[in-house]
Amino acid sequence: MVPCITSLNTVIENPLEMHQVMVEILDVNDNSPKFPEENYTLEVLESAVVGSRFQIEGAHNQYFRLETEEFGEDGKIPFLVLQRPLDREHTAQHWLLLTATDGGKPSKSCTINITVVVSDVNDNSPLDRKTGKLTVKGNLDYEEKQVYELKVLASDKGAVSLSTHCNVVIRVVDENDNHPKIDITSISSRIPEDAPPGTVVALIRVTDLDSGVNGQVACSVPSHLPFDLKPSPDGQSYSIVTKNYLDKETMHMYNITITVKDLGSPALSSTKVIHVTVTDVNDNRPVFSHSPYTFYVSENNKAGMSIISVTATDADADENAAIIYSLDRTSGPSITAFLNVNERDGTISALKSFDFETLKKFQFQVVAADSGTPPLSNNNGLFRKINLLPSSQQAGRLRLRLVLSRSVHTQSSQSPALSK
Ligand SMILES: [Ca+2]
Ligand SMILES: [Ca+2]
Ligand SMILES: [Ca+2]
Ligand SMILES: [Ca+2]
Repeated sequence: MVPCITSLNTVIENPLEMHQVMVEILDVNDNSPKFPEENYTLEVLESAVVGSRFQIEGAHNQYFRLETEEFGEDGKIPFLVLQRPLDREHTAQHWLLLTATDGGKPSKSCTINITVVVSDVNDNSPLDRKTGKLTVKGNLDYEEKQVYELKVLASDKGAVSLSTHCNVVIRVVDENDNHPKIDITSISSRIPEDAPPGTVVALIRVTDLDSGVNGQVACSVPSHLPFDLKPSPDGQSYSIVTKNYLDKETMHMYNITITVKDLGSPALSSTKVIHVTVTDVNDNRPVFSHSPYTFYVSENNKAGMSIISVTATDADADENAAIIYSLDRTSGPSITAFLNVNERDGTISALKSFDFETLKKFQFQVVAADSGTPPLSNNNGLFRKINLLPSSQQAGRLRLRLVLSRSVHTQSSQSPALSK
């Protein structure tokens, strides 16, 4: 006996993984034999010769005897064999009860009522009764049934009719009439940009109802996209995996067109598009717009008024790009005690009025940090140097020179050397 083995694909999520599971099903006698229908009507010509056999979808009276025959993949097929001539005028119908019993322990059985209708003519046959030519009566479909087996009876019109019969086996040839089909088994439509190469984005299953090359399929995704197809061991499923690291700042969304094509001639194909959104990770530090900044500020500025404004940008999104400005009061000179920065817009104001005769230049640092978790900052990166210089002795005015320089360091790095 051939073991009954079925294979399943199990999907584990987070991370998305597929595993093949083989299950062997052991048989118990839990099915009664079944006739396709509860009642079966057989039309028989009243001229039917003795010995005529009638295949029934699964009986014994004075007119009929039961025989069974092994018949291809349908297994054991019951036949009614006519034992004596029928006479429609005498009995137009015969009722029979057929019982089928299996060989299980305990055995199970079922019954079917068979009505034999004795008719005058049979005008429903695809067989030309004179020439013996068989014609196709309906649509054939290889996917439904590949082989038809018929019994054709030939009888002469002698006073004592003699007859013979033959088996006709008709094999249907497959045509490529089914498009391959793509089913999305599972999908992670949102992939973080730091997902490592090989991360599974989707699991798909491809099927084609045809046979041979007409049912063999090749699956592909556009090669310019950072995604690859990885076939499963059974060759019918694929994982769509990332080929490289993704970068949300370069491309935040992908439409992946999956194409599956059979090897028939002409080939048939199908496509399906899946959408993948790349989600943001805080992988960009704030960057100052200028480096260095040089500002000239007049002395005798009004205390509390803004003197300069700095701007930093962050390529990430939302909180990962929300910048908070602050003054680095740990590494700079004490001048920061007289400065204040608006944490949202980077506007720096002086809390006192400068005097050129007392102070000609000074320097300090601004920190721009995003609001990601954890936050990234351009911590010691912005380095400002302010020089107070006289712009014109005659006018008695002074100008303040402010120099900002920029470099990227990690949050924990030490302050770079301040330029003096
Ligand atoms: Ca086909
Ligand atoms: Ca096909
Ligand atoms: Ca950021
Ligand atoms: Ca990012």
